Amino acid sequence: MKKNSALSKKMTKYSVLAGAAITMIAACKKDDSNDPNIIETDVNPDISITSMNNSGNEVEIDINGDGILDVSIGAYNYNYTYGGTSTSVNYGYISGLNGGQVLTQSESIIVGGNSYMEDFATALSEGNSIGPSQVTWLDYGYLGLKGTYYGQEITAGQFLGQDKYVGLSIQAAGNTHYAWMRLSMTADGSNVTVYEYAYHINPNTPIEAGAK
Ligand SMILES: [Ca+2]
Ligand SMILES: [Ca+2]
Repeated sequence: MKKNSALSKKMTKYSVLAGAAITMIAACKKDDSNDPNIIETDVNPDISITSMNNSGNEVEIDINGDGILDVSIGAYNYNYTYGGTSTSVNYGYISGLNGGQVLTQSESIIVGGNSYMEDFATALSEGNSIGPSQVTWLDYGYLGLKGTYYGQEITAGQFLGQDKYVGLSIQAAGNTHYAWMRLSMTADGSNVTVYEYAYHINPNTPIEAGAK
C-alpha cells in the first residue's frame, strides 16, 4: 500500500472485479498495493550518499512519517599516511535512531594477521523474514568496508557491490514495528544508494523483505 493510496487501492479492487480484459494491468500494479498493513515509500529520486576525502555524508530517514527519525545511513572515507604506509578506507553504515535497530551479524576482519570482530548489517533477499525471532538486533551495522588499512587490503561487509535489503525495527508510540529498506553499495564502498523502504503498521509483526 502506498502512502495516501486509498484511491489506488480502490482502483486495484475495481480492476480485479472488472474481469479478464484488464487482468494484465491489475497484475502489473499488484506489487504496489497488495497488503494494506504495509506502508511503503518509494524514494524518488533515489538518495545517493557518497564519501569524500577523509569525510563523508549521512542521511537521516523517518520511515513511518511520524516526525521522529528512525535510521541514518552514511558513506565515509578515512585516510592518512604514516611513515610511508598508507591507510584509505571507504565505509558505509546504517544506524538506528530514537530506538531504531538494525538486523546484524558479527564478522571478523583480518588485518595484518590480526582478527577483529565487527557488526555488519545482514544483507537480506526479497522474501526473507524480519521480526522478533531474527537475531541479532543492534543500533549500528556496517554495510561495507573497503580499502587499504596500514598497507593491507581489507574487504568486509555484505553490501559491497550488492543491491539488497536491510532488516529494521523502529519505535512508534512505544511499540516496535518491523521494516525493510532496499539499498545498494558500490564495490569500492564509496557510495550507498537508498531506493525504497516499508514498515508493518501492526506492532511486533514480522515483515518480509520487499513486501508491499
Ligand atoms: Ca519515525
Ligand atoms: Ca526509488
